[in-house]
Amino acid sequence: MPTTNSPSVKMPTEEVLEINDIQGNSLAGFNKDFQMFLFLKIHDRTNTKAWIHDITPHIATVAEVLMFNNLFRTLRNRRKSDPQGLVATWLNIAFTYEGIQKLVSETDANQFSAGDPFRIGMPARAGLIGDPSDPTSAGHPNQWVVGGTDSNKYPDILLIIASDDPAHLNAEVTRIKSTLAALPQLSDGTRGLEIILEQPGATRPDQPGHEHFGFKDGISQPGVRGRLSKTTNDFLTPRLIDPKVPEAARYAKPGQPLIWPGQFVLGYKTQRDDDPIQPQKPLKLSPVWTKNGSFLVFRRLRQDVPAFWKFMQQTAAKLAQKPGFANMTAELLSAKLVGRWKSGAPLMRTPNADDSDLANDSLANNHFFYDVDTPKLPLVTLPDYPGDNFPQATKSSFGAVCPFAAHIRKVNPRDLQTDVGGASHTLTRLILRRGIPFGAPLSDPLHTTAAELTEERGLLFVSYQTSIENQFEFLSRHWANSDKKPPPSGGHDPIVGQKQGQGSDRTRNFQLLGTDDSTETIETSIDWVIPTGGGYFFAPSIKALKEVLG
Ligand code: N7H
Repeated sequence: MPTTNSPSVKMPTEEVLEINDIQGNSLAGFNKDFQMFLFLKIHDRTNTKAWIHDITPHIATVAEVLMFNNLFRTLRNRRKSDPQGLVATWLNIAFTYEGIQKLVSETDANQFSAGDPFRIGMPARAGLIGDPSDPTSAGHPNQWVVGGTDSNKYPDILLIIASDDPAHLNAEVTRIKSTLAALPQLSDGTRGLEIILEQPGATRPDQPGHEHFGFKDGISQPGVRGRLSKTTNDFLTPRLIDPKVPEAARYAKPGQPLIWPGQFVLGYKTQRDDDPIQPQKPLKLSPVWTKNGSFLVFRRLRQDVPAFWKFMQQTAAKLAQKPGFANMTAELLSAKLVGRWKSGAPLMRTPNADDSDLANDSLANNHFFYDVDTPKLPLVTLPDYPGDNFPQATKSSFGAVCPFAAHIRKVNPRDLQTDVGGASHTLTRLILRRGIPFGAPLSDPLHTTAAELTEERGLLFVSYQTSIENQFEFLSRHWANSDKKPPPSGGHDPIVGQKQGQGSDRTRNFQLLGTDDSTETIETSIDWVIPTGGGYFFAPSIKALKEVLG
């Protein structure tokens, strides 16, 4: 592998990112506990363009969000607790293809490739990404609360409003509604732009950072390359590995691969599928004003938490009767299906029991490979950090520790060779995840009240990427939904995998390896993650909002 200090390898220069022109939730991440997703429909072009013009100064940029996040982190590190009263409220905007069509010329709109999922839209792609084909099923786009086949529920615009404080969030939502109400009245009495759905999202108050099945989320994110200024080492993603070791050229911190920014924001160099370090040219901009923009995938994924835990209980009890599975519990089984324990600690580093200290160590909790023993990496000097002293991961090539079908192994096989290429290829598939839970948590999923069950809960999944087809859709269709890929075949992704193909049989399977090397195949036709809304959006640059859309 090339090294940073080897004279024969020229380290590529990382581009300066236009952080004042890129919307903040993509590269910086809002990281807020309270969010509101507002879906809007455009009825009048002139009013909507004027409204976009007026709200553009309120759209948060990467520069602003980073500044706040850095201040928050600095204070928290010094005070050893979250700084109280330090609050920011952010707004970002994105458009479906239909929305863009309503705002730009036909020639301009036609420049988005006709075959691209963004232009085709999520409802027409739903079958391909495995959503139920039975039109009466809750997961079919006919039934979705937003973004499905019902044109009245199909949005043109998505606004994401995010705050540290629910009162500030409400105030911003009220302010936005007043800007809509203040638009000039049209002859039919309307204002030309209406909200069709308000979807709140919030961090679980009982378990911050955990999704509704109970697992810590948002741990593993790619480290986006690129600089914030012309200063040599002013990187977007801090580099914490000792520059003297070769891994420093590939990882920002242990377990966080460096990825060229063109994978997430248009206009920048992209990742090569045969080399983890050298970039290739940016994707073609079509239309040109898509520069500094990003494609946003939104999925409203309802989670049937009682069904999930009931299945874990029953299946673990059955497995525990079998030789090789005597130690099986619902906790262990669910961890095997996710690839991490509830705390977020990876199975690969703590195979037999959860370890919250490991989970809370952001320099250790994502540092593991599957196919080789993971080496300890030397870091730059970090005051107060005692070092990663947890046992390092040892290879699990046969899936004894982390099954082949585990969610995190399916959607990011890391160092493993896959059906489409080597580990470098997998880097081209990564996405930036910015989801947040919705709905009230259950206090005990196995003992629920009728009132709790009338409410929905789940994940507002959001990802940013520059190719919906090669990134989000590839992960869903090609790997999560396949019981054979990436090889060796180990079953469907038990969290988000859906049985591929038409028909009513949605039985999924996943394999577990016992301590005696025996294999058990588990089957279920219960969907505990159900798509109930969604959309493919484009989050444009500030410049495009000012000059093209507004
Ligand atoms: Fe997943 N879960 O609670 O089980 N996810 N996910 N996801 N997910 C991850 O590593 C979950 C969904 C990815 O780099 C963790 O940050 C649930 C979709 C990717 O090692 C947990 C839902 C897609 C990763 C969950 C859901 C992905 C990842 C571990 C739906 C895209 C990083 C925390 C309700 C196709 C993998 C962490 C890596 C991690 C869960 C949806 C993708 C706990 C419940 C739709 C790329």
